[in-house]
Amino acid sequence: MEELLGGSLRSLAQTISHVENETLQAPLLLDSLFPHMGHAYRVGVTGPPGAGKSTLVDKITQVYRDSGKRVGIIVVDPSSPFTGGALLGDRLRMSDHYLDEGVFIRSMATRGETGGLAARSQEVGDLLDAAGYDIIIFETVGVGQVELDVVETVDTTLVVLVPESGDDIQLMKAGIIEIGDIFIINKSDREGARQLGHILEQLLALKEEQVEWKTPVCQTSATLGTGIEELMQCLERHHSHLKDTGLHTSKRRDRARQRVHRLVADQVMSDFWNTTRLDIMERGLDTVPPYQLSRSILEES
Ligand SMILES: Nc1nc2c(ncn2[C@@H]2O[C@H](COP(=O)(O)OP(=O)(O)O)[C@@H](O)[C@H]2O)c(=O)[nH]1
Ligand SMILES: [Mg+2]
Repeated sequence: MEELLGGSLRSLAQTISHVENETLQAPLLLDSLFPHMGHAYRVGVTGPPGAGKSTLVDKITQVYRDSGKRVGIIVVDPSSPFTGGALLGDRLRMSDHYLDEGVFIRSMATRGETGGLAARSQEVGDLLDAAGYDIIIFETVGVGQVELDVVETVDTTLVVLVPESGDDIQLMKAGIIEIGDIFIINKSDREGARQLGHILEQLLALKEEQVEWKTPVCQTSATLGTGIEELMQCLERHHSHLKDTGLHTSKRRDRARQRVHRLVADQVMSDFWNTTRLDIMERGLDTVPPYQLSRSILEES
C-alpha cells in the first residue's frame, strides 16, 4: 500500500488486478486506501464507436500533461473480452503518452458478464485517485447500460457525436440529453457539424437544469486539434460549477450511498440463497403458486 501511495506502478498494477479479479483482499485494499481518495477530477467520455473519443482523450490528456497534471485513463468496453493493458488501437493512438510516467492507461472489459463492469471500473478509478492521479478519464463505447452506470460515477460527462449522428439523435435523445454535461461535435472538419449543433442546442434548451448549467455544445476536430481550447474551458467551467453549487459533494455522497446499498444487497442476497432455500424453490416451481412459494422460502430459517 505504501508503494502504491509512493507512486509504484508495479504496486498499482497489482492492486488493480486484485480489484479486477475480485480477490478476497480487494475490499481490504480499497478500504485501506479510502483516506487517500477523493482528490481526482473524474471525467467520462462517451459516444458511438469511431466518433473520435480516444483521439480526443489523447488531446485532452496532452493539455493536462502540459500543466503538470497526472492523468489516468480507463477504457471501458463492455463488448470486448480483452482486458489488461490498453487495446492495441488505443495504445497506438496514445503512443506518445504510453512512455510518459504521468499517464496511466488501462482497458477494462467484461469477463462474460457485464454486471460488475461499471462497479469495477469505478474501483479502479478509486485506486488511480489514491495513487495521486489528478484527472481520471473514463472512455466508454456507446451509450448502453454499462456506459450509463460508468457515467454515474464521474463528475463531468462528455458526450461525443459526429456530424452524421443527426439521424441517431432521435433514437438516443432521451438517454444522451440527460447524461451529457458537455456535448462535443467532433470531426467538425466534415459537413453537417453546424446543423447538428443547432439541433442539439434546441434539444438541450428543454432540459430542466438549464438554468444553473447551460449545457454547452463544442465543435472540435480531434485530428486537426481545433476546438480543444474551448473544450478545456468548458471542462474548467463545469468543474467550478460543481464546486460552487455544492453538487460536487452531493454527487459524491449519492455515489457512496448507492455503492453501500449495492454492496449490502449483494451480501444479503448471497447469504440468503443457501441450498435449503434453493431446494424449496426448485421443488415447488411446477406446483406451488409463486406468492405462496416465496413466502415458504422467506419463512425458512
Ligand atoms: N476527420 C476526422 N477524423 C477524426 C477526428 N477525430 C478522430 N478521427 C478519426 O476517426 C477514427 C476513430 O477515432 P477514435 O478516436 O478511435 O474513435 P473512438 O472509437 O470514438 O475512440 C480514427 O481513424 C481517427 O483518426 C476528427 O476530428 N476528424
Ligand atoms: Mg476508442
